[in-house]
Amino acid sequence: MKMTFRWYGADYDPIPLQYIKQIPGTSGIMGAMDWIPAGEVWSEDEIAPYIKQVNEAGLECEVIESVNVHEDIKLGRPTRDRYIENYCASLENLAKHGIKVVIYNFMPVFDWLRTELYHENPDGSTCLYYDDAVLQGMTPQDIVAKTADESAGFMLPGWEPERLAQLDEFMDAYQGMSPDELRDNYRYFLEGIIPTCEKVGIRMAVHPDDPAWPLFGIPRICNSRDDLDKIVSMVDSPANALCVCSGSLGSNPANDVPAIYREFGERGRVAAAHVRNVRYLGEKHFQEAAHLSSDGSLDMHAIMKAIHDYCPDVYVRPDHGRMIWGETGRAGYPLYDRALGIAYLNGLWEAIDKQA
Ligand code: CS2
Ligand code: MN
Repeated sequence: MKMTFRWYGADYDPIPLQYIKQIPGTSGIMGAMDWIPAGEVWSEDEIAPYIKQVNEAGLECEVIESVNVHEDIKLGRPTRDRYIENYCASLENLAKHGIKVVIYNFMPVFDWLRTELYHENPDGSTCLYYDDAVLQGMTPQDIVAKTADESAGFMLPGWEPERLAQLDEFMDAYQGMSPDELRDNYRYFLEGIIPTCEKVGIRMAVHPDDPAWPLFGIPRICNSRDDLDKIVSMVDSPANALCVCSGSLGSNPANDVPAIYREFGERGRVAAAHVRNVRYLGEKHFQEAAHLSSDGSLDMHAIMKAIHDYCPDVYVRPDHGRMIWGETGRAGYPLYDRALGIAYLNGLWEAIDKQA
């Protein structure tokens, strides 16, 4: 298991690489270059200096998050072939610089979505928060405006300006699309990129829907055990793998998260894991909790034991954190609470490993 930390690049992340290096038991980062618009080729001119900077800080960068899939691929438009070609070129460039896993998602339009970015807790910390009852009273344009207003100027995954500029057009284009139609477009994408992945030695790791259900009446196809089974069956290759995110799948209590790690770990299809806790507050109503099991609703020991026993060679990261100790920054991506999360997850791992 390699413990990692998401980093947005020197120009976009207030957290210096040196601070990440100072977190005990952290091997490297899961990189992100959210300034590259979906559909464009990730050039070596962008990739090389980024990796060099990370390595000079004494950290590895073997995983990249969010080589975002252009909406035309998800919509199955004729332009998808050009964007798939570009995606393959990006994979070839990333592999030249040591990338082994690419985490991505196939969520229409939005990446993760919350109704509050800095929800105040009684102890004075803040967290990401979701209440479907609030969302029901909002349009997509409302939630985009609210998120932009609350985001303290930080760009959030999936909320890139060029994607949101086409929000109305995309929302219209998805109306009436069935989950199986979206799956057909997904299969076409995977069939287009997996041969390149096998050639260059990259594993794709699809990230689940967050939250784990459709939004605004447009389909989502990656939010249950059965969805994941359909996805890994689309193209039978170890390169067609998963990023099992405990907090995303865990937002729906019907998902048995440890069982999902066990099943797909045993099948050799877990390449990465985001391990965080959530606290259920009711039907489609949750907040993000500290990583400690007792602070939320998930059994973090069972999750880490499932990873240890069934997919021990994955890249792990603590995913999100609360804002504590007065920290300000990109909602969901603080230094302190993600560092506390790493310390806790590494502690669980050591105990599980020594008891094995
Ligand atoms: C991640 C997602 O940081 C996060 O919240 O779970 O943004 C994930 O990186 C993307 O969905 C992958 O493309
Ligand atoms: Mn995640």
